[in-house]
Amino acid sequence: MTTTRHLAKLAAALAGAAVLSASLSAQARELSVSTVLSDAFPWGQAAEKWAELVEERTEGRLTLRVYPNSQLVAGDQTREFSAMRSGLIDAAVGSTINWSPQVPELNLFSLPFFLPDEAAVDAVTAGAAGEMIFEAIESRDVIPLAWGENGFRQLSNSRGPISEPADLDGLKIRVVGSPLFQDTFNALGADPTQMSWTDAQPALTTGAVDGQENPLSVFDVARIDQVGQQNLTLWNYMNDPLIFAVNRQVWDSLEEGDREILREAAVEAGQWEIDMTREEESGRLAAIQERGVNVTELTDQQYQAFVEATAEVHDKWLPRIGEALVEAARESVEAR
Ligand code: X2X
Repeated sequence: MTTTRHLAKLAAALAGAAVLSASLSAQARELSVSTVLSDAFPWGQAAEKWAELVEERTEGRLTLRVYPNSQLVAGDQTREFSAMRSGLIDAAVGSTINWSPQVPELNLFSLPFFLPDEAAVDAVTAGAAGEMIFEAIESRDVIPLAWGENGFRQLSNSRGPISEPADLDGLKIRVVGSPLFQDTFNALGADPTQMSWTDAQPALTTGAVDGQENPLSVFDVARIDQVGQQNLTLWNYMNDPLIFAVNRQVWDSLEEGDREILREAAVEAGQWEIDMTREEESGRLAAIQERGVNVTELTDQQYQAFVEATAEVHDKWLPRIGEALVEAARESVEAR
């Protein structure tokens, strides 16, 4: 082979490689997004909305593929954060409860009766405490982008109405998340047992547990009353925000413009889902009551009895969550 022919061949090969790499970078990149609940629920719809906006705005460069039902972590929702941190999954729209075993700061939202209303939740997530929480997540190699909402969690059971702590005596209650939940239900005299959402439904059906706690949207869509949970107490004992987040390496590998699109789309999808969830609350409660569920609302005095019975949980968890964080949150709540 002459040198000229050799060079010509080399040039052709290089040109081919350039074409190949250009077409590779033009190809859509797909990111996996984990959720616990499917798009039958507002939570899953939040993730789908995010995917829709991102697909549209990146003109197909980025595709978010949503994997619901904790399938990327074999049903164990408390492993979602670790899986995202290690890169096993690229992104998630996840619950503060499920991530709290790895991010103790997230237990802030699970402190019993700490956040009295929606305005309090918004004041905390939009304020200094919200920023501190995002920093805590980022320090663990996950980039938080936006807030959503699973909602205020209400208590249901198959045994009878609950209007005071004594009514919980000995009841087996399914909980998930960090040990804070064990402490709360132990303080109330119940018998808490930790299990995933995947395991909770059969456990409720067979009566292996007497009760559970979840927002009205989850109770309604999953028809929890139809597995024998005929008593529902509205006690707003905690709110469970959702967080849209991406693995740090994935984030770093994206173009600046696409990062901005991902973030803005998450903020929009989150706000859309928060508004929808809240607007639907009263309709859901009415539907649940129409299906024959016995709904208990607490008087101020009854509410206060639950607050007092769980005060010790605050004392124990304050240092673990961080005094400065709890104080910042408290200030935001007071100033709301
Ligand atoms: O498992 C639950 O209770 C659920 C679906 O609400 C969460 O993932 C926190």
